[in-house]
Formats: sequence, C-alpha cells, structure tokens
Amino acid sequence: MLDKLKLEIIDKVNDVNNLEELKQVKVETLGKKGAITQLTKTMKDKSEEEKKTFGKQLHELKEYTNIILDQKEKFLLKQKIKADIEAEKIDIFLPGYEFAAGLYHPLTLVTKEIEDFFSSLGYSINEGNEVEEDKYNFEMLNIPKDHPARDMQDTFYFNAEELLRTHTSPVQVRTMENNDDKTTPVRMICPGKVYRRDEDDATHSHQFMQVEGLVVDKNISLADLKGTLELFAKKMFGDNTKVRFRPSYFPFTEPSVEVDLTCHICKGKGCSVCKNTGWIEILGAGQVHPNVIEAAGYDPNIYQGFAFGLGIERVAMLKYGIDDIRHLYNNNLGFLNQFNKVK
Ligand code: 2U9
Repeated sequence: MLDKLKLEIIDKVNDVNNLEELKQVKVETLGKKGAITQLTKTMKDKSEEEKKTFGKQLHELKEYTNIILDQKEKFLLKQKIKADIEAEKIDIFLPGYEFAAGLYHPLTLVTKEIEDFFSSLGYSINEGNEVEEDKYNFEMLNIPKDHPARDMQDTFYFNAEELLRTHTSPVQVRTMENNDDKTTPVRMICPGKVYRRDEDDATHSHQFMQVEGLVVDKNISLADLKGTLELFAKKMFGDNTKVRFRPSYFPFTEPSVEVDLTCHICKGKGCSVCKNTGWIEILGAGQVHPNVIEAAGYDPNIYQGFAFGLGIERVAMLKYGIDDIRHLYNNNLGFLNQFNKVK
C-alpha cells in the first residue's frame, strides 16, 4: 500500500513544473490533511506488531518524500533564477541614447575665430565691465561732454556719470591707465557686448557685440595697421580677400579710416550682398589720437598706436549669409542648429 503511495508521490513530483505546484504536492502529502499525515493518524488503531513495521515504513516514506520535494525545490529554484537572468539580460550591443552635446552660438564662433587670430599675433584678450563711467566711455577717448560725436552713440545712462558702454574702448583706456610705468607696449583686443539706444531693425540692435583692438608702442604707423587688418581679412574671409582704406572720422583716432574688404560672395565682381560695388565695409580704424595716448598717461611724442573696431554681428551675418540681425537673438534652435554641429 505504501509502495503504491510512494509511486504516486514520485509521479506527482515529476509532473510538477513550478514552485507553486510543488507547494501543492507538499500540502497533499505532508500537509495537515495530506496522505502521509492521514496514514500517521491510523497508527493508533494498529496492533503493536503492525505499529512497528508500518510505523517504520511510514517514517521512511515521509523521509523519502521530504528528500524528493527538497531536491525538486532546489531544481525549480535554479531554473527560476536562470529564467529571471535570461529575462533581464542586457544587450550591450544596443545603440545608446544620443545626448545633445551643445553647440556654439554663431556670435561665439566668430568671436573665437577673431580671438584665435589675434592671440596668434601675441595680442592679449581683455574684458571689462558693461556698466561704465562717462569718463572712460567718452572723455578719455577725446569725446568731451558737449562733443557732437556723442549724438552718434545714443546712450543708456543710469545717471550723469554711469552708463551702459557704447563701445568696448573703455577697456583699452583702462588697460593703458593700469600700466603703471607707461612704457609697457599694449597689444590687445577686447570682445564684448555694447549698448546703444537704437531702434531695432534687420541690421540694428540696441545691444550688439564688438571687438576692438589696440596697439601702442614706439614707431607704430598706419602701415602696421594695414598689414594687420589685411592678414585678418584673409583669415576671416579667404586668402584672396583684398583690403581698401577710405578716409573717415572718429574722435579717438587721427587719421581715421573705414576699411572695406572685397566681397567674399562675388569676389569683387558685384552682387546683391555688396550692393554691386564689389566691396563690403567691415571695420573702422585709425592711428590713436595723441590726446587719447596722453589722457591714458603715455607720452604721445614717444608712443603711437593704432586701433580698430568691428561689429561681430555684421561679420557673422556676412560670413554665414544671415539676412536679419534678430535671428541671432531669438534662440530659435532650428536656426542655431545649423552652425558647427558638435557630434
Ligand atoms: C582707444 C583708442 C582708440 C577703436 C576704434 C573704430 C575705429 C570703429 C566701429 C566699428 C563698427 C564700432 O561696432 S562698430 O559700430 N568701430 O570704427 N573703433 S577705431 O578705437 C580706439 C579704442 C580705444 C584707447
């Protein structure tokens, strides 16, 4: 009788496919109402002789059942862990997520290119404050209080003395002023934001960026300025670019020039970008006015200099063919993503 039960238990354990089913078999055999437990309860009705033999066999069956249930449980557990691992398997060959690496704003690209060029000539790059004093923004640049040149740079004033700088020139004035010995040569550029009370349109903005440069030393002439700007033009707009100087006026330079480059689109033949002239005006420049050299504490009889200035937006617009300055300030990613995509 116990042999039959043993075979039944073996069959059941063999048929089990998972831990749930195994638990059920345990209940059916060794549980309170399980087959083996029920048989144990019949012991009390047996004779002493039967109790000995039957009891021994029943005990052996119970031990045996415990062992095969245990073995099966271990087997099923192993199988489950294996299946779990299979299900969780990470495919290391799946392509990863692409992170946007970020990219430079076109104004930053142009600024960096200008900085790289002038650094290579030994210029330092100086930054100043956007809030300036009338003294540094105008007076020390040979633009006294009643000077008509102030009208050309309609200004945001905080009060009679403080303003938003209208050009980066005060950075150069301060650099010269800070050179205590007044004999140290100056070779610097200053990129940065400037402010003028302009009406905004396709080519004007009340806030824009400039790079100005200044060289002060002995024996500096307009020839040095011309050579420097010629090299600069070729670097920014290509090796065949030519430079043309026209007389102009700035209070802080004398003589002053406006600098045109051959049009990089039509190579000088004439097109809509250069308004059929073949030339594009891009820089202002000149020999630093002796009054400015003197105001900063240098001796104008010994030291001369040249200075130049350009609008970064204008260079970016020409270089990249941008038709409205406002595109540069709108933070439209469709526009910005077109520049120097970093992968
Ligand atoms: C010092 C002495 C001289 C800086 C100069 C210009 C000519 C010039 C304009 C170009 C386009 C400004 O952005 S723009 O509107 N700049 O034409 N700037 S010379 O001259 C200096 C500066 C500092 C001490």
